Parts: sequence; structure tokens; C-alpha cells
Amino acid sequence: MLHKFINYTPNVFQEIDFQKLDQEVEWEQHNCQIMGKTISLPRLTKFYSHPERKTYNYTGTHNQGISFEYSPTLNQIFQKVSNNYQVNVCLLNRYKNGNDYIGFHSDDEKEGVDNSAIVSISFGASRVMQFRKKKGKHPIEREFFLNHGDMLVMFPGCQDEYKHSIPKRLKVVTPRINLTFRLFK
Ligand SMILES: O=C(O)CCC(=O)C(=O)O
Repeated sequence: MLHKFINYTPNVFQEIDFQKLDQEVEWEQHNCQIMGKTISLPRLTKFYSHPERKTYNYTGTHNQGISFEYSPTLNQIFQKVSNNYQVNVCLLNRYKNGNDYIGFHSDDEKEGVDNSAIVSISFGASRVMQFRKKKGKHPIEREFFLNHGDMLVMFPGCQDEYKHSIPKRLKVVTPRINLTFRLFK
């Protein structure tokens, strides 16, 4: 079933320079609240939007998008993605090594336009992305091994039916950056 919601294409952006992208981004460390406790998110983030200042609130963090033009590399990717998909914001996640992760969740935030696609692009270290059904206790249905430059598109319906995660992988010692382009209201 999952296959109808996903399009995975390897090597679309393999020419992108990881170090350059990494240096162009002013990474932020946010905190989140879990069961009344404040903890640091287990990854760094940064939020961009066109036009600027679109807002994004997730896991207790408040973010205002800055212009894509602050990062020429990101802007170049944004222009290319926009040729094929309707997107206007991008959340960047930076996993410093295999200790950093994102737990199972769906990208079904209220800021998103209903029935829009989410375009996810990965750089740097290879990491596994897992999918499982949202309702009930389902096992992992599919894993994708995401490498530098790979693109994975989640089509409308995916966030309604599935959750995804990037689990810890303690053997991974190098950083990974992921970009998720979305369409916000
Ligand atoms: O790092 C990834 O590939 C996934 C990021 C993600 O799930 C998110 O930003 O919501």
C-alpha cells in the first residue's frame, strides 16, 4: 500500500557540496516538552520560507521562516524542486551522527495545505527512514536507505495513513542533513 504514496529517486542532487550547504545554514538548537520535561531536540534545525516569515510550530517550538536566499545552495535546490512541485517552505534537520534521530510522526501540521506533497532530500551520511501505519500497533512496513542526493516524495494521503522516523544508528559517525520542502498556507 505504501508504494502508492511514495516516490523514491536516488542521486537527484548528488552534485551538492555537503560542507558548503552545512556552512551556509545558521543551525538552531531547539528544546521540546515531553511529558512535562524540557529536553533538547536530538538534532539541529532551521526553517526557510518564501515569502519570508511564514510560521511553523512543531513539538513546542516556534519558527519564522527566513528567505531561501540566505543559503545559495538551498536556494538552488529550492528553484529546482519548485519546477516540479508546489512548495514554499523548507525545514532542515541536521543529525550530527547516528545518535541524533527523529521519532515516529506524521507531517500533518495545521500550517500545511491539504493534499500537498512533501519533498524530502538527503545529504551526507546514509541513514534509514522507516514507515509504519498510523492507526493501531503496526510493525515497520518499509525502510528506505537514504544516501547523499536522494529524493523521496511523500504524496497526499501519506501523512494520513503513515508515520515515519529516522531511528538512531550508533555506527554512523558523520553528519547528515535532510531538507523537507512543503506547501504552507
Ligand atoms: O530526516 C529525515 O529524513 C526526515 C525528517 C522528518 O521526518 C521531518 O522533518 O519531519
